[in-house]
Amino acid sequence: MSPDTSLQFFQCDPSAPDGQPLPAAAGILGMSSLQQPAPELPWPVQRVRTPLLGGSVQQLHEYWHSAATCRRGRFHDIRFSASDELLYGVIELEETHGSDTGTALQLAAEQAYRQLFSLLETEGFPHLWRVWNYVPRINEVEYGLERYRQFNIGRHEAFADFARPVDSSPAACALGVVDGPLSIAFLAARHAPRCIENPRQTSAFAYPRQYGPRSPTFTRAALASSGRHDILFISGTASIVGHGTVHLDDVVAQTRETVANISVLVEQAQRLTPAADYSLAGLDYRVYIRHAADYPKVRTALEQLIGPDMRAVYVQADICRSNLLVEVEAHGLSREITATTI
Ligand code: 3EB
Repeated sequence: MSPDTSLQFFQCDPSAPDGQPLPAAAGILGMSSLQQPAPELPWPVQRVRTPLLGGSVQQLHEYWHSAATCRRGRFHDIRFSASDELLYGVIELEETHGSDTGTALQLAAEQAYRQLFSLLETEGFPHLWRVWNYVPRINEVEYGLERYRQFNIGRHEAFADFARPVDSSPAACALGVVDGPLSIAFLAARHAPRCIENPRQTSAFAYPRQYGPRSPTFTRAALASSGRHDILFISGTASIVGHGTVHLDDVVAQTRETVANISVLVEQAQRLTPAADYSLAGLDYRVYIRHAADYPKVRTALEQLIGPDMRAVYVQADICRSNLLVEVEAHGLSREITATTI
């Protein structure tokens, strides 16, 4: 049988005493690392500058991998790695200068996304599946506008310039970190994923203006086929119903509402691909908690709803609305989908 070239993900730390061996380096597209400082490696690494809560050294790295051999390259400020089907890249930009047309963060966001879209055009991977955005001091107000909203203006501008329809945006997350550059990692492919919206929530690209002059550009979940599997990406999900935050100041109720939102997305993915076998308990989670002290409560609530053996990495980070206390993202591979299971 030919090797399975499906996109795979896993956590492992070869330096840990019980660490699993790394897969063949040639097949590693890239990784995100919570290790400070992030290690220098031959593939692109997104350094996520957030503290790990209650985790193990193994949880410091999340690898994206396929059995296919990857070619590695640079494009302006982007480091990337590509197989025949998939491209993973990381861009980190300092906020160097504002101008008449925008703040330094807005222009950095616009510049990062312009580079990203140019790379995808140049390399022929037009379809963005998943983007991870980390924005320093995301809730701070500068020049009268919250920094997350400045970021949204720049991102939106680049989407518009590259004629990217916002209603087929990637799955994404946008979190706040204390310092460092704007950091964006992305996974793109030759073929398009299916976008899934959440009927309990206004689509983010259609949020009303009260959340900022330009809407965020992400879809609630994306479903993509890869090799013998499908992969489901659940975007950063929070305690939002319609477009409003619910359960102010109640982190446990916010956690429950978040799971209700994720559950609707999983049901829809399952309806679109009945052979896939997606379930809440079968996904891999990353949980962002605003106040580290809330970690035990959030973890208990999630394990009650999803299962005591749920696989999750917990980190402290700011969430993009100052009234949100928790945000949860997830991804999962389907069961092997063969001609007989479709
Ligand atoms: C929300 O539902 C919460 O700006 O890319 C979640 C996922 C959120 C992605 C983004 C923002 C983003 O609006 C915040």
